[in-house]
Amino acid sequence: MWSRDFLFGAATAAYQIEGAVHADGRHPSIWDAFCLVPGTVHNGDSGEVACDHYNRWETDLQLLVDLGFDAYRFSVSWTRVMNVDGTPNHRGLDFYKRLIEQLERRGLQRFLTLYHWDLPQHLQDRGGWLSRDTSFRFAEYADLLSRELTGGVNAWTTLNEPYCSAYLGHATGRHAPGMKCVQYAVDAMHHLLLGHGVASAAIRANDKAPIGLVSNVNAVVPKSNSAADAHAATLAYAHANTWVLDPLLLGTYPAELKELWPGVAAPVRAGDMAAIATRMDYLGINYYFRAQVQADAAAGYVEVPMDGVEHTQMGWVVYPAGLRDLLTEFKHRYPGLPPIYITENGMASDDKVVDGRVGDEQRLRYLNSHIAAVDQAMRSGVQVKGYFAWSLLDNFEWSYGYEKRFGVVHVDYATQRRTPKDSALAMKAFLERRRRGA
Ligand code: IFM
Repeated sequence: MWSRDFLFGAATAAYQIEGAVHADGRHPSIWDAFCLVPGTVHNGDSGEVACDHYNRWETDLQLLVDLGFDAYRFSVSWTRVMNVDGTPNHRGLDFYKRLIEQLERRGLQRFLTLYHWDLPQHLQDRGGWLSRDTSFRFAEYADLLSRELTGGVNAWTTLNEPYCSAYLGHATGRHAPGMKCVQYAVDAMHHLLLGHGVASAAIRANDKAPIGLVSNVNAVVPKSNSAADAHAATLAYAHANTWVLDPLLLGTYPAELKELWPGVAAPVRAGDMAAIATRMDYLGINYYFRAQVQADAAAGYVEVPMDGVEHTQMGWVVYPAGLRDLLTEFKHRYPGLPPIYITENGMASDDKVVDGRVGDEQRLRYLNSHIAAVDQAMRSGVQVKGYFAWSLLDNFEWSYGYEKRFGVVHVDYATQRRTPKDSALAMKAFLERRRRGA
């Protein structure tokens, strides 16, 4: 059923796994700073050590090989590879060069994300994503990386989940840099998307590999059949999904945003929307859950809990059909929709190693049912080229710290021992069967 051209991979991100935050000239990012603010991260955790992947990358690469994955999606830490003065940091670059070289040697495709939320703190000190200048600093970083790593990468991702950088970082304060103002979130989103546009042009000048952006998307359901709740769902859908996708694929921000945030507008200048809507070779989709919403006079919509349905350790509702539906909706909404990779999908559970085994049966069901939903979307004509489980390893789950475990491989943080969970072993068996054509 699954052709050998369809890639199955696993994903990670630099700050969530690397640790070694002071090694080889790395300087602080906004997440290093945010974690130091009391009360921001559960249990006072930080990415200081994380999975110590910076020192254990060879073991982790062997895990990818042993589990039979076709591809690995990872991100580069901007503050490891570019000095504060903009010059290259070759010690940091060498880390990624070694990783890429060994992945290639072992036959794994390399999906590289430039920005998975770890903006250099020195750029934050000059305004961060609230400043238009940051878009162009991002393009310089993209230029550096694509010159240094040219030929080694199978797919470039400019940004991972700009929704989270913009909204969680600037409106709710749950993520770095911890701001709480909707106008800031709208400004940050615009500069992130502009950064994507100008960075894409820089990469394209240096390297031939496909370039795309990864967006998280949510399924949305109204709480009742009332017209008010149905309308609330359209607002929530615009907020969660089309705020990012419309500018990229239609060159406009969705009209619903004006109703959601009256008086708030993006700082658009002439030429920006064309730069943002630059050709994407693929779109990365991260999908986790469905949200239920109802109308709210002040906020437009509010999210309300759903009873009687399956949840994960995050409290997220399990709804595989949402992935199928979103993919088919996007195909209809966006005539120029490029091929899609599911760049993240997975769930957190409170996994424990018992007698050397991790019985994560809920994750196994979750992954299987979502892969089946991708298959359904493909059968209805959506072009999907790969699926990446989030995540290869248990890791630093941002403001939730280490309590939430998303890995298909368990990490014992006291010993750094890795134990493939049952879901990883099932995936391995599935990938072996596929290889044999069974
Ligand atoms: O861990 C995160 C990841 O960094 C981005 N996408 C969602 C994951 C789970 O919350």
